[in-house]
Amino acid sequence: MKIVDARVIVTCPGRNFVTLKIVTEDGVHGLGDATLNGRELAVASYLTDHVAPLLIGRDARRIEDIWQFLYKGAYWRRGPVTMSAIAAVDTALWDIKGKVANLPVYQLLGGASREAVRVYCHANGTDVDQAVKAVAHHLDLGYTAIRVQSGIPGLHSTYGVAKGDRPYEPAEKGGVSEHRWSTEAYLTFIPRLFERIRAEFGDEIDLLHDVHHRLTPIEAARAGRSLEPYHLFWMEDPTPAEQQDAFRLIRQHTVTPIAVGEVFNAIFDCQQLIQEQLIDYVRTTVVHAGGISHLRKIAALAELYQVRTGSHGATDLSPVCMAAALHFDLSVHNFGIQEHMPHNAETDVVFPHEYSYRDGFMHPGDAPGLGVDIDEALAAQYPYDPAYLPVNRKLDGTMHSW
Ligand code: GCO
Ligand code: MG
Repeated sequence: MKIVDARVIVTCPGRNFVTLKIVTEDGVHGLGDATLNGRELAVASYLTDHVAPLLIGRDARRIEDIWQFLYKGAYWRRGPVTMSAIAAVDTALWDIKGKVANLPVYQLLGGASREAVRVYCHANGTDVDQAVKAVAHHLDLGYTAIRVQSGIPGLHSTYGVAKGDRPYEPAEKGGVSEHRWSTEAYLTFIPRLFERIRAEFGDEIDLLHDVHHRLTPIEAARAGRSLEPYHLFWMEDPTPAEQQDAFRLIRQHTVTPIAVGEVFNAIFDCQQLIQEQLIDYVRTTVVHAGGISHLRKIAALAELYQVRTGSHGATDLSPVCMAAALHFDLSVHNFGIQEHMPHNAETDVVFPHEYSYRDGFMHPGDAPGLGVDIDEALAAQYPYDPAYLPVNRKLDGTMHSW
């Protein structure tokens, strides 16, 4: 089953997406997401200029061999650009394998380990009152696990909170915007936010929060301890994770569960975090961590140490990634939860899909393969439109993690 075509489709139905389409000699095609938010064309070029020519003539059935060929064969290993490109190939080949077998991909991964995939949503507010309204709204939509982010008094803009009425979208058009950050303002405010949310909604719902890599380990320990009365489902990315042993310090001081990994791209990024049980949830996802094949290896390692999965699912991961993530989530034993940040209506039309949401759960559907496609004619009507993630500076102007 030779590969006869591999091409990249870049489209911007409200935000940019990079999609790899692989076609076999039998006319079967598979899709893979290759979107790297704010750096999209680097992956598009990696695929078009360097990977696609190597795929032509290869046997599409040999997913693991092609993965190893691209990983070991490049000599230069890992990194978000390389691993997103490999992920796209891997995802597209699983899609093809499912279509040829006439089975949904989750059946090829061992079958369903659960009836459906529990998801968490985002409730964002410019202040605490707005956050309360957003939580109420999402409870009405059936979610039972809700990430809460709020504007911080004294700070002009905050991660996760939209300006105006439009849904929150991390990448912004028209250049790089600069946010200002105060750790002290944040650390003082954050327990008050969750005190209010618990007072309004009680103890039953699961609450999550994303720190977005902004604290030092000891500050993260303080945040985690101050949030203990509100028993979060998780505190996400409390500190940058390049230094995995930094999480030991956080663990010594707090029992608030920790989720990390949306920026990781290989098992080595979380090896120590998992083996020392320094985290509770690993947030690696299909597109940025080497595809379904590599994500399964991460999950298998995590399973040994009672670490569960909690894959990233922001809008900058395309519906192709969402579909692949749901097949993975449904099948893997140590699944924890899946992030769900719905795409806009234009995106849903460009990428017709079988997956669905109901009452706090999602399901990938039972179509052969991933159950997602791309309307190429429609995609062509939305040309690439550069957008950047913001940067963050402390109040005195020093660059800080965003
Ligand atoms: C999340 C993430 C996102 C990222 C975005 C960057 O938890 O969903 O932190 O909001 O900031 O995916 O491209
Ligand atoms: Mg995050």
